[in-house]
Amino acid sequence: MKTTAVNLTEKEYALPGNRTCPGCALSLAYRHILKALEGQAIVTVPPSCLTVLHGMYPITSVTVPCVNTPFASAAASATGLLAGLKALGREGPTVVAVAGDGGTYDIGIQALSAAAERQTDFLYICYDNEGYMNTGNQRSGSTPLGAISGTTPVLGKQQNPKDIVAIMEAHGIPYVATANASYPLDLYEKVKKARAIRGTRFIHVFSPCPPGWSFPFNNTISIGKLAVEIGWVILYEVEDGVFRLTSASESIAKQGNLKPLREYLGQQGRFRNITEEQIEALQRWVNARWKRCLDRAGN
Ligand SMILES: Cc1ncc(C[n+]2csc(CCOP(=O)(O)OP(=O)(O)O)c2C)c(N)n1
Ligand code: SF4
Repeated sequence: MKTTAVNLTEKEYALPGNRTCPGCALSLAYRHILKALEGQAIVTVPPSCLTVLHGMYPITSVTVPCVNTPFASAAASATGLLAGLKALGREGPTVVAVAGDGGTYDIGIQALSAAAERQTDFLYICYDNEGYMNTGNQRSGSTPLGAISGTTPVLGKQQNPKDIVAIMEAHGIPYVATANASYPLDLYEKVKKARAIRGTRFIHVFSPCPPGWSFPFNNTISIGKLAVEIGWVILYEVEDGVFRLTSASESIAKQGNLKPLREYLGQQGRFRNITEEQIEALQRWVNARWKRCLDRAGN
């Protein structure tokens, strides 16, 4: 049965009253991730806004066991947790590493790549707020071209983000998917599916950040939706090599047109200094990725 807002479990594993900012997409996404895991998970988390959400020992806002691991080690720590469970003869909880884009695209990529190459039986979720937000917004390997950050303060970032999902797919793992906090049911279904698959599974979750991107906190959901409508975020999954567009991206592919990028950029203060040249470069980048996905989906 398809999950809808009506039949989605009311049980909460990420409780209200955590310390994330108002309008934080991560807290919405994480709530649905834990619902899909039915709380049957051991989570390992490197330093990030998610550590803030979890809270400081002995107080926490989540009901699942969690390991706080050093920044580069989320996937290595997951490997250790699996070995520990095996030694104890315990099966059941899904081992899940959840890290930001800094902890995934940049500092954690070595451990992640090694774990995927070993086909370690765990789920890795990268929530992507396109910067090192917990420490005040430094640029990461995911920050978009032209975005102002603490380390690209005037001209904005000069490079495009790397395609972490393609990098993970190239490891030949059984499941990769993209998701978006503004489409929580699509995210929920993907986590549920990934939970049942054995081997390394990777899900990328687009997570708008009001203070880091400079937009009003009540616009989080609409910014996330707009990101899909312009093709900045493409919702898809690749299961055993089979590519499938999902949710709003599947509908847009059928209708055949993306909105122009400009509307999205204009709603975020981080793009206040972007140049015409950069907008054109970004639009070309978006168009090329969208075309690749349409080709793969057979549209
Ligand atoms: C080795 C190391 N370097 C730097 C830090 C400081 N630090 C803590 S959280 C953080 C930012 C994490 O960014 P990201 O992974 O993108 O997650 P987000 O904060 O955006 O949720 C940094 C740099 C650290 N804890 N350890
Ligand atoms: S800085 Fe951004 S990602 Fe971090 S808690 Fe605040 S809104 Fe969420």
